[in-house]
Amino acid sequence: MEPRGRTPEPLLDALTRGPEPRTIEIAGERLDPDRLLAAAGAVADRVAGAGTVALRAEACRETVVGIVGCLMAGVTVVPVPGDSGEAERDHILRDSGASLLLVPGDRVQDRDRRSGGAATPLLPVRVEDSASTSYPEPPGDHTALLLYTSGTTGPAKGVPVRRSAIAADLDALALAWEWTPADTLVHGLPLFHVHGLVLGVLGALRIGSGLVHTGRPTPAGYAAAGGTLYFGVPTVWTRIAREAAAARALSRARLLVSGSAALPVPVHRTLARLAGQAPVERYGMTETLITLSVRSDGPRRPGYVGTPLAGVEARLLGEGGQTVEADGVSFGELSVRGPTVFEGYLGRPADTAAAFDPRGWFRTGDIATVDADGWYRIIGRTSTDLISSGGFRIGAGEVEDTLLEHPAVRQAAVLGLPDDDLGERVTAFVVADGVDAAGLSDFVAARLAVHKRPREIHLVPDLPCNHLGKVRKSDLRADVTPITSRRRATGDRSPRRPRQPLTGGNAPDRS
Ligand code: MLC
Ligand code: AMP
Repeated sequence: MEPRGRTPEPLLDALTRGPEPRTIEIAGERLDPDRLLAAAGAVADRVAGAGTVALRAEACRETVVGIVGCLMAGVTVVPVPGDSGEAERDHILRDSGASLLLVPGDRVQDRDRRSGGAATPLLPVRVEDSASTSYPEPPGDHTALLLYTSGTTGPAKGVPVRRSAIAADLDALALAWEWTPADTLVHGLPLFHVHGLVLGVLGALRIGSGLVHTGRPTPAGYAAAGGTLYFGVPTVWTRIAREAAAARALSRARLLVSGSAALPVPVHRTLARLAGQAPVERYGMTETLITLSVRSDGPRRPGYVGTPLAGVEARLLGEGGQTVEADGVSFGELSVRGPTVFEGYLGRPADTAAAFDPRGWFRTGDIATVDADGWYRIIGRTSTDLISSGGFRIGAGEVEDTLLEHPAVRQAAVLGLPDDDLGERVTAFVVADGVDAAGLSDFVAARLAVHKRPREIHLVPDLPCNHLGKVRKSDLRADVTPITSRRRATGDRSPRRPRQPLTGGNAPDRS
């Protein structure tokens, strides 16, 4: 592993060297590697010297062209989720200081023109454009990507990701998974996070494998793609495990990989039976990239995320700061250190200071065990205010703040409740007058992002508070969880309702 700050070889060397003819297909549209280079060159010429630029990151060829163009020119790129609502988009544009917003050339939207309070000029990206200017490889410690991620409170924070961190992580993953140019990677994950973008696009481009992005991560799309290597979040694997024909179609693949949230043990077992192999699990964060993984040539143990990747150090700390015993039972907070770990949140020194210990270990906030073989198992989080839903990390505070912006809302408390499909579903308890649950869910979807909307909303007369006026979320959880379990046990499909008398029902789910 190379030391921090040095990129072992140009980040996208395999793309420019063109190792083998290969397929790149995004949402059903081919993108020949030469076309990608030429179109990205045209973007590079237009963004060169721009500092930081934003890009509306939808699952389309223009996203790949735009990102590669920025990386060629040594410009930091900020992917803005395609479904970002107004408040989230404005925050990302303002906080990042982006000087341009790249958008798919044939799909410029009215809302793009209003982005960032109309202050950010648009730059349409076109797959047909060409240029061949060559740019020097930027230094490894240059920020390639600025990724926005949720904390427990407040709006999302910017995580600067260095070129060398991406290169080190992808090279370590290639080793762990025997990922080579002979592979064709298939996935349908969003292109604005580590999983879908860093691993799922830059990984394929750096390693030189084929890439088929299925548009959406559906069981049918995965089954039809005929790849050798598949990436998915647990919700995707859960849905595939429920469709036996799709799961069986994956038996031709070399390797299935799961990450971004815990893979339920029954899903691991069902896929082992139907697809002839269970997914390897790997663990990571926006701040650290992927740090732990099961190896492709090793055993797969349900519930375990494997051992540290090459160059990464990991340890568990107990509440008193003591190192936790590697006995597979004692647990502590997982801390990591190494070349893939970021150096601090953009413009947030206090958050940065709180995230690292004095010796440079990053505190992940995840609780884990480690056994004598060095295998880690993630068993929870230190804060219940970070919700993991469909593989997205969603801050309860950000959703609560948004609900409170609604004129009819007086109080709001948000938590994640167990969900068979999503892992956790965003659930809101709201004290409000004259608004229904559907209206509140849409309100959040339109301001933050569709995936952050509460899937279940309880309109309640009041919220249980402690003597300091802080909402007792454990009481809210206790009120609804037994009802949820009973519904599962009896197959009851009547509207979900907490024990206390309520005035509202569930948010509709259009998915
Ligand atoms: C629903 N829809 C609405 C709406 N309600 N639209 C507008 N307003 C509303 N109120 C529409 C949506 O637009 C969408 O339409 C459809 O309903 C479903 O939306 P969804 O809720 O997003 O879909 P769902 O099926 O529930 O999503 C499941 C999922 C998704 C698995 C596809 O959660 C997902 O993509 N997860 C991946 C998360 C991920 O990549 N995480 C990586 C983080 S990196 P339409 O038309 O679009 O269908 C990381 C590091 C690491 O964690 O370790 O990897
Ligand atoms: P994000 O920064 O959005 O990528 O979310 C990172 C979080 O996802 C981590 O802190 C974990 O809580 C969770 N996570 C990622 N991979 C796994 C995994 N394999 N098992 C359990 N949790 C995971």
